[in-house]
Amino acid sequence: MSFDGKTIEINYWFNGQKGNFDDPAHKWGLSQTGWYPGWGTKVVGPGPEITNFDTLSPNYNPFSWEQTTGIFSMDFSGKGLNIQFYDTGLFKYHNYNWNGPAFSDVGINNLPKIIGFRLTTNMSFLDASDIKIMDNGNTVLIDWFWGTFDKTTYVNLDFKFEIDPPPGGKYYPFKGTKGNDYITAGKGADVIAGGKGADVFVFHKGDTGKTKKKADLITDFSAKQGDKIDLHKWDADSTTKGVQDFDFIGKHKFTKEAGELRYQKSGKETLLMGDTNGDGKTDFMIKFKGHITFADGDFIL
Ligand SMILES: [Ca+2]
Ligand SMILES: [Ca+2]
Ligand SMILES: [Ca+2]
Ligand SMILES: [Ca+2]
Repeated sequence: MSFDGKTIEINYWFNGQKGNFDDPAHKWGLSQTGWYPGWGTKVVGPGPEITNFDTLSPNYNPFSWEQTTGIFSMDFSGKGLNIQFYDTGLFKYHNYNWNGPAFSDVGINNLPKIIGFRLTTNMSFLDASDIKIMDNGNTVLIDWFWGTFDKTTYVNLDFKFEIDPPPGGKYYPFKGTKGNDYITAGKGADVIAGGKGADVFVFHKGDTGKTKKKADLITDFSAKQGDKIDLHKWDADSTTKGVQDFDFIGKHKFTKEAGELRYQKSGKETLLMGDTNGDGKTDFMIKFKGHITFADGDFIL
């Protein structure tokens, strides 16, 4: 999915210490009319779009959001959205739940629904749980509360849209970078590769099916690299109120206890399976290329 020619709305929830927002050179080409500072619309295209943006003047802090001296650029080059920061900033928390930029579709579904994403960042305190897809897939929030910025900070988001073409019946494959990626591919039978680095593959309820045909496939899981399967948001026991953790039982068979997670080899693949209602049957499955021997440490449960 490319952003090319699409209109999205950008809300960067932070104020700054230098620069002047009213300076046309620093407006990102965004119209401010009718919006509070920080909102605007932008028709995005390939290549670097927004660079050297000086944030708000020191005294202009109407909403008491984040403060930073950060200057950043945004690059909508093709399918990814890259946010690069420069400068070290004063970073202040003002008691808001969300502290970071938000990206919204503008108008009536110019962008298809976002149902998954890949996050690559070297920012401390930012992981997949800090990315929220809101408004039925039309808004993405990033919470980098407690994070710190410097010249090398990067946050890269690559979205999966509902209509991503399924080559070979699959959604557009998620490929991680050589760094540490958080990948949540959302619904549909996905093919996911983390690439090098310690990658976290995050699954929410319903993200992968219960048959081999409908299950997500991870093609390069590597415990050696520190890759992990994150199921902690998936309720392991549908028979008990609240969200319970899975119990990894290795290659043992299900014992009709809700929340059991087991694996087995199947052909050239390894299947990871969970029983969430305690009937001893598989309720969801994740496939892995090759034969993998899983251990407790491979999971975030
Ligand atoms: Ca999926
Ligand atoms: Ca990676
Ligand atoms: Ca990896
Ligand atoms: Ca439950």
